[in-house]
Amino acid sequence: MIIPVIQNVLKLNDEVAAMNRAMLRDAGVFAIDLIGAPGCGKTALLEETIRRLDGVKRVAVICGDLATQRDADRVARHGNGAQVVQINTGKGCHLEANHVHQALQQLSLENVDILFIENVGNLICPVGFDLGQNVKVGIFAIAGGDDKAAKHPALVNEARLLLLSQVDLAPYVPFDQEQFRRDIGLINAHVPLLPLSSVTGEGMARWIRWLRLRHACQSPLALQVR
Ligand SMILES: Nc1nc2c(ncn2[C@@H]2O[C@H](COP(=O)(O)OP(=O)(O)OP(=O)(O)O)[C@@H](O)[C@H]2O)c(=O)[nH]1
Ligand SMILES: [Mg+2]
Ligand SMILES: [Zn+2]
Repeated sequence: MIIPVIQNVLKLNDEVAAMNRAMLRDAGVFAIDLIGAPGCGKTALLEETIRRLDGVKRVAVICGDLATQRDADRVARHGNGAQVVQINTGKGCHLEANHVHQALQQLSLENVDILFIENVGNLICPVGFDLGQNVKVGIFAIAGGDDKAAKHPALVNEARLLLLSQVDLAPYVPFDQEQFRRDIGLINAHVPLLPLSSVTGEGMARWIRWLRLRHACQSPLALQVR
């Protein structure tokens, strides 16, 4: 008897992700899959980022949550012409490429420079799902504890940038930043770590510079010049 073996259960996801990637590339959009635990400050970071990119880059945000459109409402409050879509996954603990594909139909991509995809708060399975993004960015929080990078090596390995949010809380919460950096260095010596605070604005200028640089490298104009 020949038993069928499904080699790649993620194959369908990867095919849709490839379609997303082509759509984003054709429109010159730089897309970030933002991954972090519940409450680590993903939406707060996006709110502050949109405020700072006003008049500099055209932004769209896809928010993923099991329920509610509260994050999309928070992002939309900032106006600034940012396009926002909320995805509710029901019981799903991560975004998949088809979620993003549906959301992309709601956006006018020709008017977007940078797309932020706020994944469902979860440090584990979002890492394994390609959404068609250019990069995955991991975000850890001071209040989450200094062992979280060591406990989530897959994210540290996949991410092209790691953020440490809520650094304004450092005086109040025990968090060994040296140990945290050492743990990251042992897992992925190449990934930069950027501490920042959405409340005080510390580190935000560097984050905005990184975004502008990455979008500039990505734009069709830059690709033609190369
Ligand atoms: N002090 C301080 N508080 C922050 C910072 N960033 C976020 N917060 C607070 O942390 C809490 C969670 O922030 P959110 O932005 O909702 O976190 P999130 O990662 O989007 O959460 P989920 O979408 O539910 O996974 C809120 O009360 C924020 O006001 C920061 O940089 N400093
Ligand atoms: Mg959020
Ligand atoms: Zn999941």
